[in-house]
Amino acid sequence: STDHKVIGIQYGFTGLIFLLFGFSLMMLMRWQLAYPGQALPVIGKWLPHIFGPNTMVDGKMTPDFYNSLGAMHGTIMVFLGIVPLAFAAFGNFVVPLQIGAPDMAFPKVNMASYWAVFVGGIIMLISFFVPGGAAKSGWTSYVPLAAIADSGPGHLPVFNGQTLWLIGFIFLITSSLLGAINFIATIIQLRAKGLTWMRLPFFVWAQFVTAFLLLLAFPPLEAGIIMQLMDRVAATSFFMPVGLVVNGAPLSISGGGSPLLWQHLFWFLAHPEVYVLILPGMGIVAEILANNSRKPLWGYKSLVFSVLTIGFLSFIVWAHHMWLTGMGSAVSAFFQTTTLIISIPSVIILSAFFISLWGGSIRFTVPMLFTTAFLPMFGIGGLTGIPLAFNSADLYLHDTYYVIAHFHYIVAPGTIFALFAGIYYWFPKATGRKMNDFWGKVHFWPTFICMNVIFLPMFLQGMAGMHRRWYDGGQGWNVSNEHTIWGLTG
Ligand code: HEM
Ligand SMILES: [Cu+2]
Repeated sequence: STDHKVIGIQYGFTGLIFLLFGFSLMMLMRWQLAYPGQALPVIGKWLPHIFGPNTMVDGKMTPDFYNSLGAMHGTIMVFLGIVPLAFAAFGNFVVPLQIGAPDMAFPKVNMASYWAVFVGGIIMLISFFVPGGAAKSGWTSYVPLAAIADSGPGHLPVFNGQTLWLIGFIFLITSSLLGAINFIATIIQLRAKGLTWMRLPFFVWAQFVTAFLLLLAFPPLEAGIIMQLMDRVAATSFFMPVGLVVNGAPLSISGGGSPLLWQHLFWFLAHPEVYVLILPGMGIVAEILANNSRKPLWGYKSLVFSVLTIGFLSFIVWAHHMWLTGMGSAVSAFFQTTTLIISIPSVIILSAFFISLWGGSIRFTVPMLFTTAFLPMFGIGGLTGIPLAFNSADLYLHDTYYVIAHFHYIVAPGTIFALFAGIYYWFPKATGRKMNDFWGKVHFWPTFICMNVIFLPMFLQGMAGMHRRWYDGGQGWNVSNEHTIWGLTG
């Protein structure tokens, strides 16, 4: 179909299915972290029949499978879960209605963009079933690890995890680029007469800025993806350093590439991308907040100004993910400063939302429950980012569970709550039926409590030094502690 509402719903279902799938991957990892090396009861026995013999040997998770689950959890949640749902589904369904447009500017491009994400998703899924399993170098696919992963004996040339990850990614990027162009054209060209810029609903502004982030940040990563693909299939060495030794043998590499270049290309996308994950959620929250406190948003102009500022600044903070790469004090001073500045518009938005509640006659409907919960959750996520903005503190916190907790507060009880809120809120518009209030509350309260039970302790684990990629959750360190006590008593 080329109808924006139908495409919105297609995106919505696709996003929800992938969110559920990505969540299941994490459930498996959590078993391994909680009970390292123990067989997973019941399903542990039949998982190898689905994912292959080297995934859960006798029901026990192998390190490689653990790594696949981690890399694919991140990839799927971000690019196949939240982006399709928050940006594409809500954007498609709601933006044309809110600006009085009959449809998107390019309905066929819209359809192509949906099918591109669909194909990308299928490729990602297929990669679980090829020899060696799905990609296992993190959602960031850092080289040289990613460049040498899934190759050599026991792997196929193209049908291996990492290569399929790269190919799938090209489709996902294509989808986002097509979608972004469409949203920008629609919002600029198809607004109803008299709907001037400063009268646009905040939700439309949020989607507009999000579209620009996708449009401008993805092309460099697309180039990077193609270069990494060529490093794997065409013997180039864009990212492979000379003198690389793998398993004791030097690799023969033509010329010398730069592993650091990949990190720059990746984060040049991925920092704006994290705002792609939150801005649509903020738009949804703004809508529901105003509706359920029965008064207009407080500080509309400052909200619009802040979202534009975030959009601009998010392109000049990316190296805060790379403090440990030895960038030197001048460069790091620049990125520390920009990172601190970008938290100002975030604080303005959050404050404006809180003030909007002031003096309103608030209805705690189900969407409003999720919306009000979003506010402090996003607050925790944002505030805990500030220590990370200082390279001195991040020296210690980098790649620990503290970082995991920081961004999950923003995207899990943050964005996901906004998405639930949006679904409850617009469901009647899409179907003509209202969702059950009682079950909505049954959905909300346990989710709210469990989200915090999951993520709050991760700050402590991270501050205690637990690394984000440990296969046994750090319990392997007990061995050396035991040795120490033997030494002591000896
Ligand atoms: C409001 C101010 C914020 C500041 C100052 C901040 C700062 C940082 C810093 C410095 C890091 C890198 C830490 C490290 O890897 O050692 C980081 C990681 C991250 N942040 Fe934030 N952040 C903020 C808000 C956000 C928002 C709004 C989002 C998402 C919508 C977000 C998502 C992420 C993600 C996904 C990562 C980790 C990615 C990874 O390593 O896998 N942050 N943050
Ligand atoms: Cu960032």
